[in-house]
Amino acid sequence: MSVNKYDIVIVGAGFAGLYMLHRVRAMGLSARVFEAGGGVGGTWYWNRYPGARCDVESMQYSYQFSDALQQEWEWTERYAAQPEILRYAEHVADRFDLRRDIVFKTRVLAAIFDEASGDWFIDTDNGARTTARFCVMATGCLSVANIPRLMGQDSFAGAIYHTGMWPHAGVDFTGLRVGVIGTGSSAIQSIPVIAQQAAHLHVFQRTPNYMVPAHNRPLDPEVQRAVKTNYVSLRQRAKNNRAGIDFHYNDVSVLAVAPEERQREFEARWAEGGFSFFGVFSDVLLDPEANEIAAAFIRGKIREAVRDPKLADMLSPRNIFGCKRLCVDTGYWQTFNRPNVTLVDISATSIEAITREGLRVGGSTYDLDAIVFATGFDAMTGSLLKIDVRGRAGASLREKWHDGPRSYLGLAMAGFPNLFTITGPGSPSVLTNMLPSIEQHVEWIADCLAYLSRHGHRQLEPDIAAEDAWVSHAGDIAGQSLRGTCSSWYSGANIAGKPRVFMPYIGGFPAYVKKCEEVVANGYDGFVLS
Ligand code: N01
Repeated sequence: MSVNKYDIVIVGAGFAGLYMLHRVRAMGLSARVFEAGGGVGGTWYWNRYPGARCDVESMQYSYQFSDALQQEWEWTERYAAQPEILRYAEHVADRFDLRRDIVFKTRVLAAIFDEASGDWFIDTDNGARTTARFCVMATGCLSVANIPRLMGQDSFAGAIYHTGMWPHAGVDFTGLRVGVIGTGSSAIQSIPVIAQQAAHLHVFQRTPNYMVPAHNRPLDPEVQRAVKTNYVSLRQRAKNNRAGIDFHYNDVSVLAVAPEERQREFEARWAEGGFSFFGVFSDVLLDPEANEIAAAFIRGKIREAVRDPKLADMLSPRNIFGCKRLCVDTGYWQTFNRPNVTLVDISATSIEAITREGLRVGGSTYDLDAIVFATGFDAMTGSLLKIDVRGRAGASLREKWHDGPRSYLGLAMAGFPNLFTITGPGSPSVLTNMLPSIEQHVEWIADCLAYLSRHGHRQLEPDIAAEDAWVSHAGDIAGQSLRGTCSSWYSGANIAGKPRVFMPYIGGFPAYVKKCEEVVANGYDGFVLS
């Protein structure tokens, strides 16, 4: 077996892997990136379903490490669609000449720490072994598709798709009878688009979702110019926001104001669109009564949008608002006014089987030509646990995380020296704008590598006590939020047998960054350096 040696191996060429590569190369380190896909972009390489679009505004869902880059790139819409974001990732790869260190169509199967040499051995599906002193997992939070095992899947005469593994050539649903399973973010974006093509669309809904409008529109060049002129202050305001997105958090309780004022505030956020709705009042994610007021407002919007009151009722969520990830939509509820769209409630009678003709639910068969699984991902841990990661004494990450992920700051794990995770479980990651969270992690890791080199250290790993304390702190604050109270992918509830642990750090981006900075200021407090 041939062996290639580098200073650092990076797994994944999405936004995290690309920037990590750029940073370590600038430090003079040799690096190899392995990427399973045929191109860069990660999530945006795979998720090509109709209507795929980011629900963080494009001027903010973008890198800020290079002012030249953020000044020269022109976004065309308030919320960029998948093809544009993919073009942006490709532009970054070309602009910084990153491709020459990326090996595409190569999946990492194992990462094994060798105590004798202090190196990581990386094995891929192309046979060659690579060794490196450092290994960075830039594997993404939502990259392993969840496809429920349904009886009869192989017997279906039509085509089956998953939103996260969409054919690159696209799919033409014109004239077809289509079934979409799921009503999360991927489903609610694709359903309005598929409905315009399909002869008939059946939506199989297990849990209705809350959504807020995107109010997407072309980006006015004047607005874009103004943002670019003041980019530094916009980015700074975003960094001071819990979600890493620039919007105002109202510090007033919804319970403290009169109904007219409540309505005014809710309507103002609705008119603004997007995630700023979370900032409407201080307690909507903390207090059940406050939460119900926000939920009732959205249910009112559903009744306005959907003509048939019975259908509006079926589409109305009753669970905690914001517990499952909030969706940002464009014409989702209105789509159900179309004569060619049927909502099938599967909350009480789950899908029994896939047959040759379609789906069987509650004894009825729905004849279909195509089935779209919009059923989400084995989030946060899935992509890491797919790789056979072994640390000291051959101990496996799968064993360490048997009862749920454990890490220090979502950046590193005790027993796994010189291994880093970008936006790993235990960091704010998916509760924030991913781009600034990725940049913060990449820069922390790069600074850490520079520190090790400056001080003549070869190894760093979290102290188990520091890791335990972080896990315990993250669990405690998750327990104080209403977000931890429902079945969501945040807590692993969407995957059978997965331990129920609220995985992202809920304490907010500014508090988390402060903690990371304190760790550094105190000589990598909580880490063992050797
Ligand atoms: O997946 P999801 P997603 N039978 O897990 C249902 C990001 N994202 O791909 O709620 C029937 O949210 C499931 O039902 P239930 C974003 O972070 C971002 O849509 O478990 N139904 C649910 O309705 C997002 O949150 C963007 O009862 C089944 C749906 O499938 C995350 O990715 C765009 C089922 C899955 O929803 C994941 O979103 C898209 C079964 N056996 C995604 N199993 C943007 O930035 C699951 N379901 C815009």
